[in-house]
Amino acid sequence: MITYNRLNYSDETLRELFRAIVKPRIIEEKMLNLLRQGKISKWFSGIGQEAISVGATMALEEDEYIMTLHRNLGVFTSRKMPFLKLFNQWQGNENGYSKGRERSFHFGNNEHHIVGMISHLGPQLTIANGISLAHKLRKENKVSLAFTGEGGTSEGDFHEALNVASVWDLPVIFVIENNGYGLSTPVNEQYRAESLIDKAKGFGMEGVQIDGNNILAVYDTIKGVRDYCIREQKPYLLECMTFRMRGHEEASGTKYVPQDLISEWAKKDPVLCALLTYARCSSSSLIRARSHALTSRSSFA
Ligand SMILES: Cc1ncc(C[n+]2csc(CCOP(=O)(O)OP(=O)(O)O)c2C)c(N)n1
Ligand SMILES: [Mg+2]
Repeated sequence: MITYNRLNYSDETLRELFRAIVKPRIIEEKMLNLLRQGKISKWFSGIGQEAISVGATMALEEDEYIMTLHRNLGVFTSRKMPFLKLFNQWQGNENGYSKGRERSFHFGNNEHHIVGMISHLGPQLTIANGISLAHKLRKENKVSLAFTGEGGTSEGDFHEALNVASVWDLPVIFVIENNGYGLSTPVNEQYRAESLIDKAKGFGMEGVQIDGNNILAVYDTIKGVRDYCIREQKPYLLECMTFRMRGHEEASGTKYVPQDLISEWAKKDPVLCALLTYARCSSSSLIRARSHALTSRSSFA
């Protein structure tokens, strides 16, 4: 279980966070069914990692840019991208965001201030630098936020981006989603540092490691980090500890992942823990939360 500290957040804020974290899970459950039925051909799952995408997005202003990767469905839903267009995207239809050129998470949208990846791991981090440099030069009080997996931290771009952000005093939030695996490579074969947050010191920036499955911890930390980056005009590194509950992508499976690790992390499911704590969950309240998440008007805007 996860222990939540609601701090001084209002009931309304908690409700908003709660609805936002349920949405990507419902979509994923649907997509996994469609995949089994052969109606979609590829899916990168963020199940178990929703608190990071959702908490981070909700903590920023709507016009602050986010650089997404392949497991950040919660960013797209929390920025209230219209479901119809999103589903068209994943079907590879011409009405999707990438106009039928591909059918996955390699897309963004300026209107929603999301810069999508083009599959390569690393460049998102330096793009965030560019956006934050523009904010700095225009004296706008804004941050940009870039995601990376722990695997992506072994890319040269990670080091270049963090170094430049530090030297140029750029207000960027770098978020590592440490989910234990990069494809089939576990973290103990990926790096020798005790924790990735130790690298912040090497770049001369502040950083903190947090529980990435606790939506309130993610939300509250990123709100504070955002204030810091704007006030001090400096970057910040966040390591969110989480777990990849499914395969790298759905076709690859999880045979190489020890079952007890999956079972252990299942107890810290970010959506179920939030439901059990805040919905005082019975199955009927779960159903109500789900139907609200799917039918709230803004989702279909
Ligand atoms: C430069 C580059 N190298 C390799 C890949 C292939 N690739 C895509 S995702 C991935 C694993 C990434 O692991 P991690 O950064 O931990 O993110 P996760 O998939 O765990 O979310 C790899 C190797 C790529 N897209 N880009
Ligand atoms: Mg990983």
